[in-house]
Amino acid sequence: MFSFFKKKENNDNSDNNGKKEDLDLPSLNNEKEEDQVITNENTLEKKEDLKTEDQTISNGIKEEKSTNNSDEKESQKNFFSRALEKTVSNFSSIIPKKKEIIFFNEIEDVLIEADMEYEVIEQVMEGFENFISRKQLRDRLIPLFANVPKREEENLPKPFVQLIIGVNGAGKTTTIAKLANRYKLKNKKVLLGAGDTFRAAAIEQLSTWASKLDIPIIKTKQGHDASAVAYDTISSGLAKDFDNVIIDTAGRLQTQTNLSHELKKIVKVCSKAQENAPHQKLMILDGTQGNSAIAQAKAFHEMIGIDGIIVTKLDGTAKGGALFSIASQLKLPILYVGIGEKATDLIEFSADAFVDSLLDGIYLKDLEVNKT
Ligand SMILES: Nc1nc2c(ncn2[C@@H]2O[C@H](COP(=O)(O)OP(=O)(O)O)[C@@H](O)[C@H]2O)c(=O)[nH]1
Ligand SMILES: [Mg+2]
Repeated sequence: MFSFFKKKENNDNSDNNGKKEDLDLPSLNNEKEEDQVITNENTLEKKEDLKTEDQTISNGIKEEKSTNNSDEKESQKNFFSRALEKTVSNFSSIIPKKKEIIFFNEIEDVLIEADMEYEVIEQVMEGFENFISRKQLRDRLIPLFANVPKREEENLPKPFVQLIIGVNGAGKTTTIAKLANRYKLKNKKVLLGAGDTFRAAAIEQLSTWASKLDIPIIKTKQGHDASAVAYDTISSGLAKDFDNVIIDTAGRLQTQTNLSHELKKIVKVCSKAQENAPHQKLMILDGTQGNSAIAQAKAFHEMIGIDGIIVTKLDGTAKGGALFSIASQLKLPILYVGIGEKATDLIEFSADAFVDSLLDGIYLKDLEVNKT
């Protein structure tokens, strides 16, 4: 199963002092073989020798507690109004009382307040007369999310490999836990790969989540080759019939060039482990950064290409309007939004629900309009 690494090991030139930066592919040294472990933290199962064919990963998937299910449903119901709570609460200084039609300048101010980029605001407002109805504005806002993908839940490759990228602190590790929890609730077998080997704390943090969610994880020691972790995670996922593999990555290395090199290498190595893997490269953006997250995403997109975006921490920001600019400027779909630190605080993005929640903050609802 690990012949790929064996080959690299044989070819490895030992006089490079262990520096692997210039290699396109990971080389597995002896130290790594000893240290790499697969654990299911709840059973503290540890496999030292990954090269044996009878390697086993303890299956940590159990019946999910029903409370989790109802919790998630509840947060789904209130999600977008919760997510936009701070954003919308700022509108009241501009529009103290909700209305049926709103003055041009007030709409413009609201969109600026929500941190929508000015270029996008101009595009939205173009050609509008003095007063704008809810429907008129809605019809301009929804198309900004034109890249929302159709989800192909059926016929996904097995395992379906997702690589999670983004800067430090954006919420990668937490989002991995949230995604894993979602898949687990759908009775999927999920395996995590602790690919942020740059910081020991990052490995620990993902391990803690794995333990909490009772999901197996593949990890190694800090400083070891992240692409080797990715390879081993996918290989194990294939061998043990997992449905989902989610791989963490470092958000920052010594230099941008190092980071770019490492990410490219991880992507390449994933495809050696399984055809077309990673099947999704997901960029995690910190919602509290508003529009400044766009430049970050562009940089990562140039490095390895991004398939979709997850915006985190929408619960803690008044910059919800930045989602319009993020989606329309990057021309990428927003797949999920994070609204808290719990495993259940993640929901699929819905342009309709998002836009309607925002409009509820300034316009009377259709029902209320009929009453007046
Ligand atoms: N309020 C809130 N906090 C979040 C959310 N997502 C992540 N966090 C917090 O943000 C911090 C950084 O998250 P982490 O997953 O470690 O980021 P990473 O460095 O990209 O892996 C942690 O304290 C998380 O609990 C979210 O949706 N809402
Ligand atoms: Mg992390």
